[in-house]
Amino acid sequence: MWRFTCAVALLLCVFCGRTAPAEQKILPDFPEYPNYYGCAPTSGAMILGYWDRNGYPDLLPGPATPFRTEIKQLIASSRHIADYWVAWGSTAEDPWVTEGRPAPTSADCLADYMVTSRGLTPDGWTSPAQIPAGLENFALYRNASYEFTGIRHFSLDFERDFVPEIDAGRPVLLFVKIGSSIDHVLVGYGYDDSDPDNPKFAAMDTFMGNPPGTIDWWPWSKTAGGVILKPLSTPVPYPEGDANEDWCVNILDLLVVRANLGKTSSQINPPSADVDSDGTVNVADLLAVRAALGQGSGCR
Ligand SMILES: [Ca+2]
Ligand SMILES: [Ca+2]
Ligand SMILES: [Ca+2]
Repeated sequence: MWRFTCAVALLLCVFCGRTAPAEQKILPDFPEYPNYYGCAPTSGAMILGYWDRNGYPDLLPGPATPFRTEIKQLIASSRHIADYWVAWGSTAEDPWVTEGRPAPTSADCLADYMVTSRGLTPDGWTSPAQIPAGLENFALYRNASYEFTGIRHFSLDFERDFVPEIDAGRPVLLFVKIGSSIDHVLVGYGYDDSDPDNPKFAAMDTFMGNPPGTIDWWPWSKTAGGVILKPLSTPVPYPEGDANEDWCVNILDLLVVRANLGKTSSQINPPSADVDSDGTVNVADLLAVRAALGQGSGCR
């Protein structure tokens, strides 16, 4: 009997040991933007801002943060607002119609590419069906070699679909239900599956704003599908002299090299401060950065 009990206890222990360990993962350096004329284009811009920092530096002009005029214009341009916007939630005729102007033909922002606020779509709203192609085509608009694929999923399984995307370094645009139907779009950029009965995702919610250093955890049960976006084209390599690897050679790179002067091999932090890769940071690295100042598509 004693043996039997022990064997059962051992089995239980082995079973316990096999339950999933507490796990949490967050994609670092994820840009956060407040809602600007629509949660879908703003959330799309945050995802593209992330990719702008991770191999596709032409997606946004210059760095992905801070949130500023150039980025606002790429979410919803002044032209887009003048053509389609009346007021939040308004289904009134678009201003280009009431003002007797010709139908807009150009697209210059995410809200254009996602067909946000247009026609019968309430201002600030976006049809989920328009989002995948909107993201893909906006990326091509910014750089014709940036190929992304976006696929809309009517439901996403936390462990099967979402966790692997985050593990692969890819944020996911999520549809959520605050009321009874899909009424909001935000970005999932991390997960917490430490409680298998209540898995959670880290949300960048354009309406809430996360106080600095905090993470907005949402229960996965709030989600109702989303868009998985993957880059297909090869990431752009860092330009010569880009000591801090942000696709732009500027004063920051000179500072990184200066802070590492005299260091060798494993002391060099980040390793990219050794611009000419000879194992030492010295004046040759400073000169290499100086010669390349202004280079890199991340500068523009
Ligand atoms: Ca409108
Ligand atoms: Ca740099
Ligand atoms: Ca060197």
